[in-house]
Amino acid sequence: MLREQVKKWRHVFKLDPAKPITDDAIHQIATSNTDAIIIGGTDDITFQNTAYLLSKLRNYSIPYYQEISTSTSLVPGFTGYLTPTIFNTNDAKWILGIHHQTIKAFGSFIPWDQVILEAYVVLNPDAKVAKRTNANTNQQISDVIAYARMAEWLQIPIFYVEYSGTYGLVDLVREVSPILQNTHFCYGGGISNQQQAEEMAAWADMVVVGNLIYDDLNQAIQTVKWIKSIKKRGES
Ligand code: 1GP
Repeated sequence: MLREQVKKWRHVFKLDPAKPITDDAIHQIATSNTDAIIIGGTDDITFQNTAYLLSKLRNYSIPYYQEISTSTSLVPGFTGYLTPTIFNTNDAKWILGIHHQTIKAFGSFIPWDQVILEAYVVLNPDAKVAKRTNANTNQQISDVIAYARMAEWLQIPIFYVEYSGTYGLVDLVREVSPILQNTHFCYGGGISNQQQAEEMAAWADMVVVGNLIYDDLNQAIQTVKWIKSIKKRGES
């Protein structure tokens, strides 16, 4: 089951279909010993640019997942599908609205055993995803802890602390960490060096690296070993 596979993820690369990438870079990412590749982004995501990346990844044994942002960019053929729900927005469209419309359009074709929900808390006010979803990024640590408890109670497979584009608060990630027992705790945002990779890997179950792929590919590849060599605190 996808939920069980996700629990094993420690390091994940996120590729943005709207950003150009060479075949060699894809090769390095796909053979880097990362646990999975997520394909997703906020702006200019189309069926075509998503299908293009999928066609490149098919040559490798690494599992690849589409993070669905719009129903029109949904591409069949991925190992699985991740569907974000934004916890810290008042705009119902981003909580369950788009999901409802997508299920209405594709309901009988959806491979349910290959689809899971991700509970997002978006915390960088300058990130495109924060603007797009009208996220209320002004959250105290206690607010995020309460969101984490909700995700655990609702049995959502992934709780995603999203700082996309900037490095987040380690204190927040440290305090949220023990709340999540069955829900997989994902951190993403601004990982660009060894210290950051190790700090977040100490408290999150899984760390996502995105922008660094496009800014410094060699450094991005290094994050796999940095993150995987750190043991998460509190685990025996
Ligand atoms: C984005 O959380 C991921 O959705 C990774 O963030 O691109 O800042 O690494 P960065």
